Amino acid sequence: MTPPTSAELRAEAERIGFAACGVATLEPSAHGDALDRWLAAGRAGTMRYLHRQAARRKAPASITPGARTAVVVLENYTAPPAERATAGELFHIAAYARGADYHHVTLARLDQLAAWLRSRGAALAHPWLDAGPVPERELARRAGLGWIGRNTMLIHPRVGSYTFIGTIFTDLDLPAASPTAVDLCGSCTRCVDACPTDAIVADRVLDATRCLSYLTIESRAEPPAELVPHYAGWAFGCDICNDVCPWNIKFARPTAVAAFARRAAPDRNDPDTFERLTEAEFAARFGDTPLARAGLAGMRRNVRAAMASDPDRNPS
Ligand code: B12
Ligand code: SF4
Ligand code: SF4
Repeated sequence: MTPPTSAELRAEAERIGFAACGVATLEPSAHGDALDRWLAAGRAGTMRYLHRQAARRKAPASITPGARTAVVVLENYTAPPAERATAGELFHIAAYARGADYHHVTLARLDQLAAWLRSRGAALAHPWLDAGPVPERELARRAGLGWIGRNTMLIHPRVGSYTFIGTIFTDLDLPAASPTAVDLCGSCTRCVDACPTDAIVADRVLDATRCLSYLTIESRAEPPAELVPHYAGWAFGCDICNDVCPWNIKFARPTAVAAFARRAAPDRNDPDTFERLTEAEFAARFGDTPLARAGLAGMRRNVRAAMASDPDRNPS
């Protein structure tokens, strides 16, 4: 059986609903030293798994034994205007977390593409999404799906950066794309200037321990007192460095994935919305959403910090 052509692969990914698709080679990362420096500087905070995964992250061929290439897809989760964080609400939830958890939704769609690859001759088609030692942004760049922006996001020139990156490691020797060589950030520094906690500490270097996304999702500690005034109203994740990016303003279009649509709850104008819930009620309402990662105690902590900050600083 002949492996699919690039055009056939893109057509199948598009049929499933992905915003873009390409193929990456698996040679060692040219940015391995940058990862080592980042980890050594303590930028990962308590995300110890990033230390444990570093060796495999730097050598993608070691991630799934037998794989020869990685199919990389972008899943668009852009919120329609009515579902975006607004200046009128008391606290904000990141756009990616307003509906069902992408780990379930997008993985199910990756499974469909993996099954198709098997039907086209693959003996190996292993999907990875977020949780795993995969350098997803680097592979997406290699697959020709965009460049690494100053905010460290992978930005597709026609889709923007409100995207999830999924990969399928396969034994098929698929034709790989040429990476997008052009850095389209130019002289822009909007994301750096807009970050409320000054988390973008050098060119394309993010100090996770200052990033609201880390502080409200990954960290189990109390919010650092010196950063609380700078939470800018964010109670789960943060979209600021994506919201201000001209490539999103010009090109991002609302997602067609119904599962990502915003749910009626939580009421982002009710500061007690999580205080009133029991653990069982929280699990019933948010168990299948990204908010489950912070948990009920985490969401109470986050809303308190968001309310103690100055929400008027963002969105503008
Ligand atoms: C840890 C992590 C975080 C941490 C740290 C983020 C960071 N920038 O490092 C925290 C919790 C802060 C975070 C936040 C968010 N995250 Co996150 N996160 C990850 C995770 C699990 C690992 C990233 C990692 O290894 N970071 C360490 C740094 C050093 O590595 P890196 O970001 O991959 O950068 C490398 C490449 O850029 C490469 N590189 C390639 N080309 C070039 C070119 C140049 C010039 C340079 C210097 C480097 C470079 O070198 C770097 C070092 O190895 C990935 C999933 C995955 N498996 O990769 C998701 C992931 C990066 N996150 C994602 C998302 C959506 C978010 C948020 C938008 C969520 C939100 N709304 O709150 C924010 C965005 C914040 C931001 N500006 O990055 C998406 C990003 C999709 C995209 N289009 O880029 C990913 C890919 C998950 C997914 N499967 O979709 N995240
Ligand atoms: S997600 Fe928010 S806090 Fe983190 S780097 Fe971007 S703007 Fe800064
Ligand atoms: S806001 Fe400007 S500098 Fe930041 S990622 Fe977008 S284009 Fe690049």
